[in-house]
Amino acid sequence: MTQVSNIVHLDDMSQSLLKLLEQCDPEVGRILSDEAGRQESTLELIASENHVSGAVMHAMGSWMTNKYAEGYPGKRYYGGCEFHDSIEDLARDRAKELFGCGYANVQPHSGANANVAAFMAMCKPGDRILSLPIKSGGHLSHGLKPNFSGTFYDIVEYDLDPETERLDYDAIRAIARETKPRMIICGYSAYPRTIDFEAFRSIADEVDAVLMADIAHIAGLVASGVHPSPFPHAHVVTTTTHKTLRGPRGGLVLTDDEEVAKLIDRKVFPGSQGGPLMHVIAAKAIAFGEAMQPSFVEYSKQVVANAVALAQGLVERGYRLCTGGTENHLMLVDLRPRDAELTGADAERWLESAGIITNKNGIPNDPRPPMVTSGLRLGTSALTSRGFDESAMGHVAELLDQVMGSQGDPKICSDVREQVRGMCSRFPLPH
Ligand code: DSN
Repeated sequence: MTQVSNIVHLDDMSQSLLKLLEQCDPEVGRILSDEAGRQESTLELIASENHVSGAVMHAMGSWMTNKYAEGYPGKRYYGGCEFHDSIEDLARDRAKELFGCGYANVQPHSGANANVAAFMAMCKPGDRILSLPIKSGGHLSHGLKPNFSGTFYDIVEYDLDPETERLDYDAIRAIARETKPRMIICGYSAYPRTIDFEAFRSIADEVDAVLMADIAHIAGLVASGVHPSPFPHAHVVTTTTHKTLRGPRGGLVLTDDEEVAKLIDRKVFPGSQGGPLMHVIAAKAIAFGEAMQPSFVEYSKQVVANAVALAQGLVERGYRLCTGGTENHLMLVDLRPRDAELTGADAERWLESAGIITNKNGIPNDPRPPMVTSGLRLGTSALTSRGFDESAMGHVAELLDQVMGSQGDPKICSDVREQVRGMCSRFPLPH
């Protein structure tokens, strides 16, 4: 177990796991301890990632993983589900309370699976769906051709305003009137501004469409009231549980409509999934409980304050932010004004060598292909979980610029790597 002694902040259960693996499977043990060390010693700026609490993490390695529980509480296809009913009921009740809605299905294995169930519940194959394309910040499960959504449904698109790079509700209304979709999707993977769910509902009502809100990125901000809620506006709400919500990797579907809830339950199981991942559902219950605490509201406010501070630090150093800034946990950085030759792919690679983890991301109307890009998407959820504040984010902006401004000069990257290690030991991972 070569790495354990180098990892300063391992909790007791993680240490026990690595000790166990040292005896029964050292090969896997080494990989897991390497990954623990990587997370401990790097700055995570990927907007869709976070660091969960020890309780959330270890619930996923619990007894709940041993059981099949196809069906729903009180109506299972297997015996022995007494405590699985209890944990799923608890997770559902907490999800409903957290998001202020009447129904929750906590079984989707992922956000994409939650979207499969929502599509199947609200639309027939071939029905028309209006969504934002992935190239403008949408998600692949909202209609990308090779995805189930683009394969089985008739996808029409709205786009961002080319000048402001923001949603243009009048333009979306005009496209909806023209295309008459069965369903309209709002909610995105790379949109740094507040979403007006009420405006979307009024568009949906005008064309007799249903409104689906995929709040995967902003769920934690919604749960804590830092971003407006999609309720009572959306007919169906889908999300992941692992981004700003800081739970286990997984999906969730919410609604306030009893008929929609019945359809969603049928389309999750048996429509698109078999046995639920009960160990993940236990961890979802814990994460929802954590998100109900007043400290989570403070956390979410700090996530946004940190994003604003990071954005400001980058603008001061010559980068352009798509839409001109951020109002949530993420920003889309146009690298070209700082260096016309700089690509997202180069920046991602150089930054990783300096211990700063990011993802290249296309910006609206990006002339470069998706594996190259002119942008980086940065988010502050994970660093805020480590306790970073605005002043620390100012330092992160400086480090980002040192690496990108030097075009990945190995000496500068190595110097920044040391500074990153210093920051990581000042802000250890939460347990
Ligand atoms: N892949 C996720 C993201 O990074 O935003 C969305 O599913």
